[in-house]
Amino acid sequence: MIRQIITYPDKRLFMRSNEVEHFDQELHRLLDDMYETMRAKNGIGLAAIQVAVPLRALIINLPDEEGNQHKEDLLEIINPKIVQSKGSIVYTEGCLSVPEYYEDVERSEWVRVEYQDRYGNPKSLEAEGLLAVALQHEMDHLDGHLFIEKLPYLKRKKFEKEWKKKARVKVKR
Ligand code: Y12
Ligand code: CO
Repeated sequence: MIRQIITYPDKRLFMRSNEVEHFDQELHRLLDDMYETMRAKNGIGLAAIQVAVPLRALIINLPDEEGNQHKEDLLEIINPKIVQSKGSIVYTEGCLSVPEYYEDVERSEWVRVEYQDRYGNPKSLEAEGLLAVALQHEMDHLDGHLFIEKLPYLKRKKFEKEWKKKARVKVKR
């Protein structure tokens, strides 16, 4: 089922999500719905809070070199922790909860993440480049942070001004 994505400035996006304790059917349905929702909206990553569920769960499905996404490459990441990070990378990020806005953000270039899969099994992965960026972007959602909070002061102000203007146009229409 495709769920509704909540968007900025919804206050739920700024709240810390809760640890997943039950690796049950309800969690599996949530993960399946998140995948369907992310694909329907042309996303490559989604955190549970973006579909209004405050749980520490996220999915990532990076495209291959031709730009195609394959379900076999889907990562389902529950209760993640970054245990090691290094380097720095600047990537132009976008977010389904901040539609039509893209901006450069600096993050670690390499991360090691410990997490659980949908059955509660402990896992770990090492990621670099785009996957490292996506993991950090989605993990920020779990702590109630959006990529726009990482913008320099003037860019953030410009974003807020443009956002308010866009919201006014929407109300008029
Ligand atoms: C690098 C940077 C950011 C991430 C986080 C995951 N971000 C997304 O999946 C963003 C998706 C996105 C898709 C859009 O397309 C549609 O909505 C059809 C989009 O365009 C509009 O809002 C119009 C914006 C963002 C991972 C890796
Ligand atoms: Co996002």
